[in-house]
Amino acid sequence: MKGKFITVEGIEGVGKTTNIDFIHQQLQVAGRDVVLTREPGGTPLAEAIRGLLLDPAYTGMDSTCELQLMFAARAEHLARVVWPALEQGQWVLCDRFTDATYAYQGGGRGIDSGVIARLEELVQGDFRPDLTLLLDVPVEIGLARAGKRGALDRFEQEKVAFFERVRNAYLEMAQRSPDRYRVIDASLPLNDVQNQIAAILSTY
Ligand code: T5A
Repeated sequence: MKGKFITVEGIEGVGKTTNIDFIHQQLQVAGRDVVLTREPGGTPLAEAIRGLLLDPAYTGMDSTCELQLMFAARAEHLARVVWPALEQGQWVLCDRFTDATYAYQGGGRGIDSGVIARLEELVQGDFRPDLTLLLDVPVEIGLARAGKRGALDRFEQEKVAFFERVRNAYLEMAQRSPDRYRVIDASLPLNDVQNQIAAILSTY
Protein backbone atom coordinates (compact mmCIF):
# COMPACT_ATOMS: atom_id res chain seq x y z
CA MET A 1 0.00 0.00 0.00
CA LYS A 2 1.27 3.47 -0.82
CA GLY A 3 -0.42 5.44 2.00
CA LYS A 4 -0.20 5.04 5.79
CA PHE A 5 -2.90 3.72 8.09
CA ILE A 6 -3.12 5.43 11.50
CA THR A 7 -5.58 4.32 14.18
CA VAL A 8 -6.68 6.01 17.40
CA GLU A 9 -7.78 3.84 20.33
CA GLY A 10 -8.82 4.07 23.97
CA ILE A 11 -11.71 3.49 26.38
CA GLU A 12 -14.90 5.61 26.36
CA GLY A 13 -14.49 9.31 27.07
CA VAL A 14 -10.73 9.22 26.59
CA GLY A 15 -10.94 12.08 24.07
CA LYS A 16 -10.69 10.36 20.67
CA THR A 17 -13.35 12.53 19.06
CA THR A 18 -11.85 15.65 20.65
CA ASN A 19 -8.34 14.85 19.41
CA ILE A 20 -8.93 13.25 16.04
CA ASP A 21 -9.62 16.57 14.31
CA PHE A 22 -6.36 17.86 15.78
CA ILE A 23 -4.48 14.82 14.42
CA HIS A 24 -6.18 15.28 11.04
CA GLN A 25 -5.11 18.91 10.97
CA GLN A 26 -1.51 18.08 11.95
CA LEU A 27 -1.24 15.54 9.15
CA GLN A 28 -2.69 17.98 6.62
CA VAL A 29 -0.21 20.67 7.70
CA ALA A 30 2.52 18.09 7.06
CA GLY A 31 1.20 17.82 3.49
CA ARG A 32 -0.68 14.52 3.76
CA ASP A 33 -3.89 13.84 1.84
CA VAL A 34 -5.95 12.33 4.67
CA VAL A 35 -9.17 10.30 4.78
CA LEU A 36 -10.83 10.51 8.20
CA THR A 37 -13.05 7.57 9.09
CA ARG A 38 -14.23 5.40 11.98
CA GLU A 39 -15.15 1.90 13.14
CA PRO A 40 -17.60 0.43 13.45
CA GLY A 41 -18.82 2.47 10.47
CA GLY A 42 -17.32 4.44 7.62
CA THR A 43 -19.72 3.27 4.85
CA PRO A 44 -23.55 3.33 4.71
CA LEU A 45 -23.80 -0.41 5.40
CA ALA A 46 -21.14 -0.36 8.14
CA GLU A 47 -22.86 2.66 9.75
CA ALA A 48 -26.13 0.67 9.74
CA ILE A 49 -24.31 -2.17 11.54
CA ARG A 50 -22.91 0.41 13.99
CA GLY A 51 -26.49 1.45 14.73
CA LEU A 52 -27.32 -2.13 15.72
CA LEU A 53 -24.16 -2.52 17.81
CA LEU A 54 -24.65 0.67 19.86
CA ASP A 55 -28.44 0.48 20.29
CA PRO A 56 -29.33 -0.08 23.98
CA ALA A 57 -32.42 -1.96 22.70
CA TYR A 58 -30.04 -4.87 22.09
CA THR A 59 -28.55 -4.98 25.60
CA GLY A 60 -27.48 -8.56 26.27
CA MET A 61 -26.60 -9.21 22.60
CA ASP A 62 -24.77 -12.52 22.29
CA SER A 63 -21.03 -11.76 22.39
CA THR A 64 -20.18 -13.85 19.30
CA CYS A 65 -22.97 -12.04 17.40
CA GLU A 66 -21.36 -8.75 18.50
CA LEU A 67 -17.93 -9.98 17.40
CA GLN A 68 -19.13 -11.02 13.95
CA LEU A 69 -21.01 -7.74 13.43
CA MET A 70 -17.78 -5.85 14.20
CA PHE A 71 -15.91 -7.83 11.56
CA ALA A 72 -18.81 -7.64 9.06
CA ALA A 73 -18.69 -3.84 9.31
CA ARG A 74 -14.88 -3.95 9.06
CA ALA A 75 -14.88 -6.07 5.88
CA GLU A 76 -17.14 -3.55 4.16
CA HIS A 77 -15.14 -0.58 5.44
CA LEU A 78 -11.78 -2.04 4.35
CA ALA A 79 -13.03 -2.98 0.88
CA ARG A 80 -14.84 0.28 0.11
CA VAL A 81 -12.88 2.98 1.96
CA VAL A 82 -9.60 2.02 3.62
CA TRP A 83 -7.82 -0.10 1.02
CA PRO A 84 -8.83 2.01 -2.03
CA ALA A 85 -7.60 5.19 -0.27
CA LEU A 86 -4.27 3.61 0.75
CA GLU A 87 -3.77 2.26 -2.78
CA GLN A 88 -4.14 5.81 -4.10
CA GLY A 89 -1.47 7.04 -1.70
CA GLN A 90 -3.85 8.74 0.74
CA TRP A 91 -3.31 8.43 4.49
CA VAL A 92 -6.22 6.94 6.43
CA LEU A 93 -6.90 8.15 9.97
CA CYS A 94 -9.33 5.78 11.66
CA ASP A 95 -11.18 6.21 14.98
CA ARG A 96 -10.80 2.61 16.31
CA PHE A 97 -9.93 -0.58 14.43
CA THR A 98 -9.26 -4.26 15.23
CA ASP A 99 -7.37 -3.49 18.45
CA ALA A 100 -10.76 -2.33 19.77
CA THR A 101 -12.08 -5.83 19.05
CA TYR A 102 -9.23 -7.42 21.01
CA ALA A 103 -9.83 -4.92 23.84
CA TYR A 104 -13.67 -4.93 24.03
CA GLN A 105 -14.74 -8.34 22.72
CA GLY A 106 -11.52 -10.04 23.94
CA GLY A 107 -10.63 -8.24 27.20
CA GLY A 108 -14.11 -6.92 27.98
CA ARG A 109 -16.36 -9.83 26.95
CA GLY A 110 -13.78 -12.59 27.46
CA ILE A 111 -13.76 -14.01 23.91
CA ASP A 112 -10.62 -16.03 23.27
CA SER A 113 -8.03 -14.02 21.32
CA GLY A 114 -7.45 -17.03 19.03
CA VAL A 115 -11.07 -16.79 17.85
CA ILE A 116 -10.64 -13.06 17.16
CA ALA A 117 -7.38 -13.76 15.32
CA ARG A 118 -9.15 -16.21 12.99
CA LEU A 119 -11.72 -13.59 11.98
CA GLU A 120 -8.95 -11.01 11.66
CA GLU A 121 -7.13 -13.32 9.25
CA LEU A 122 -10.33 -13.93 7.24
CA VAL A 123 -11.27 -10.25 6.95
CA GLN A 124 -7.92 -8.47 6.70
CA GLY A 125 -5.16 -11.07 6.18
CA ASP A 126 -1.90 -9.60 7.46
CA PHE A 127 -3.05 -5.98 7.05
CA ARG A 128 -2.30 -3.96 10.23
CA PRO A 129 -2.09 -0.23 11.14
CA ASP A 130 1.25 1.51 10.58
CA LEU A 131 0.79 3.57 13.76
CA THR A 132 -1.67 3.29 16.68
CA LEU A 133 -2.15 6.17 19.10
CA LEU A 134 -3.53 4.85 22.39
CA LEU A 135 -5.13 7.60 24.45
CA ASP A 136 -4.98 6.29 28.00
CA VAL A 137 -6.85 7.47 31.09
CA PRO A 138 -7.91 5.76 34.32
CA VAL A 139 -11.39 4.30 33.83
CA GLU A 140 -13.10 6.60 36.34
CA ILE A 141 -11.87 9.69 34.45
CA GLY A 142 -12.99 8.33 31.05
CA LEU A 143 -16.42 7.34 32.31
CA ALA A 144 -16.92 10.67 34.09
CA ARG A 145 -16.12 12.50 30.84
CA ALA A 146 -18.35 10.20 28.74
CA GLY A 147 -21.19 10.49 31.27
CA LYS A 148 -21.43 14.25 30.71
CA ARG A 149 -22.73 13.71 27.17
CA GLY A 150 -26.24 12.51 28.08
CA ALA A 151 -27.80 9.22 26.90
CA LEU A 152 -25.43 6.26 27.14
CA ASP A 153 -25.03 3.78 24.24
CA ARG A 154 -25.02 -0.03 24.72
CA PHE A 155 -21.27 -0.15 25.50
CA GLU A 156 -21.28 2.91 27.75
CA GLN A 157 -23.85 1.13 29.96
CA GLU A 158 -21.25 -1.51 30.92
CA LYS A 159 -19.81 -1.60 34.45
CA VAL A 160 -16.44 -0.22 35.62
CA ALA A 161 -14.90 -3.74 35.76
CA PHE A 162 -15.63 -4.21 32.03
CA PHE A 163 -13.72 -1.01 31.15
CA GLU A 164 -10.84 -1.97 33.48
CA ARG A 165 -10.44 -5.18 31.45
CA VAL A 166 -10.67 -3.19 28.18
CA ARG A 167 -8.04 -0.72 29.35
CA ASN A 168 -5.70 -3.49 30.53
CA ALA A 169 -6.07 -5.30 27.19
CA TYR A 170 -5.07 -2.09 25.35
CA LEU A 171 -2.06 -1.53 27.60
CA GLU A 172 -0.92 -5.14 27.12
CA MET A 173 -1.17 -4.79 23.31
CA ALA A 174 0.86 -1.57 23.51
CA GLN A 175 3.55 -3.39 25.52
CA ARG A 176 3.64 -6.26 23.04
CA SER A 177 3.88 -3.98 19.96
CA PRO A 178 6.05 -1.01 20.94
CA ASP A 179 7.03 -0.35 17.31
CA ARG A 180 3.43 0.29 16.27
CA TYR A 181 1.93 1.76 19.48
CA ARG A 182 2.39 5.15 21.11
CA VAL A 183 0.69 5.59 24.50
CA ILE A 184 -0.51 9.10 25.33
CA ASP A 185 -1.42 10.22 28.85
CA ALA A 186 -4.89 11.61 28.09
CA SER A 187 -5.70 12.44 31.72
CA LEU A 188 -3.72 15.70 31.34
CA PRO A 189 -5.29 19.01 30.21
CA LEU A 190 -6.20 18.97 26.50
CA ASN A 191 -3.32 21.24 25.53
CA ASP A 192 -0.79 18.84 27.09
CA VAL A 193 -2.45 15.86 25.40
CA GLN A 194 -2.18 17.60 22.04
CA ASN A 195 1.47 18.51 22.66
CA GLN A 196 2.21 14.80 23.18
CA ILE A 197 0.35 13.94 19.94
CA ALA A 198 2.15 16.65 17.96
CA ALA A 199 5.54 15.42 19.22
CA ILE A 200 4.77 11.86 18.07
CA LEU A 201 3.49 12.94 14.66
CA SER A 202 6.50 15.19 14.09
CA THR A 203 8.78 12.15 14.26
CA TYR A 204 6.60 9.99 12.06
N1 T5A B 1 -16.18 -1.16 19.71
C1 T5A B 1 -15.64 -0.61 18.59
C2 T5A B 1 -15.99 -2.52 20.04
O1 T5A B 1 -16.50 -3.01 21.04
N2 T5A B 1 -15.23 -3.28 19.19
C3 T5A B 1 -14.69 -2.79 18.03
O2 T5A B 1 -14.03 -3.54 17.28
C4 T5A B 1 -14.90 -1.39 17.72
C5 T5A B 1 -14.30 -0.81 16.47
C6 T5A B 1 -18.24 2.81 19.60
C7 T5A B 1 -18.18 1.66 20.55
O3 T5A B 1 -17.84 0.48 19.83
C8 T5A B 1 -17.01 -0.33 20.61
C9 T5A B 1 -16.25 0.61 21.48
C10 T5A B 1 -17.20 1.77 21.69
O4 T5A B 1 -17.90 1.54 22.89
P1 T5A B 1 -16.87 5.04 19.63
O5 T5A B 1 -17.93 5.81 18.96
O6 T5A B 1 -15.50 5.29 19.22
O7 T5A B 1 -17.03 3.43 19.45
O8 T5A B 1 -17.18 5.19 21.19
P2 T5A B 1 -16.64 6.09 22.32
O9 T5A B 1 -15.39 5.62 22.95
O10 T5A B 1 -17.83 6.16 23.22
O11 T5A B 1 -16.26 7.41 21.61
P3 T5A B 1 -16.67 8.77 22.02
O12 T5A B 1 -16.59 9.65 20.84
O13 T5A B 1 -18.01 8.67 22.65
O14 T5A B 1 -15.59 9.12 23.17
P4 T5A B 1 -14.22 9.81 22.98
O15 T5A B 1 -14.09 10.20 21.56
O16 T5A B 1 -13.12 9.04 23.54
O17 T5A B 1 -14.35 11.08 23.93
P5 T5A B 1 -14.67 12.60 23.54
O18 T5A B 1 -13.63 13.15 22.64
O19 T5A B 1 -16.10 12.69 23.11
O20 T5A B 1 -14.47 13.28 24.95
C11 T5A B 1 -15.36 13.07 26.02
C12 T5A B 1 -15.47 14.36 26.87
O21 T5A B 1 -14.23 14.59 27.51
C13 T5A B 1 -13.75 15.90 27.23
C14 T5A B 1 -14.43 16.30 25.94
O22 T5A B 1 -14.55 17.70 25.83
C15 T5A B 1 -15.78 15.62 26.05
O23 T5A B 1 -16.66 16.42 26.80
N3 T5A B 1 -12.30 15.83 27.14
C16 T5A B 1 -11.46 16.31 28.06
N4 T5A B 1 -11.68 16.93 29.22
C17 T5A B 1 -10.60 17.29 29.96
N5 T5A B 1 -9.30 17.05 29.57
C18 T5A B 1 -9.03 16.42 28.42
N6 T5A B 1 -7.76 16.17 28.06
C19 T5A B 1 -10.14 16.02 27.60
N7 T5A B 1 -10.25 15.36 26.41
C20 T5A B 1 -11.57 15.24 26.15
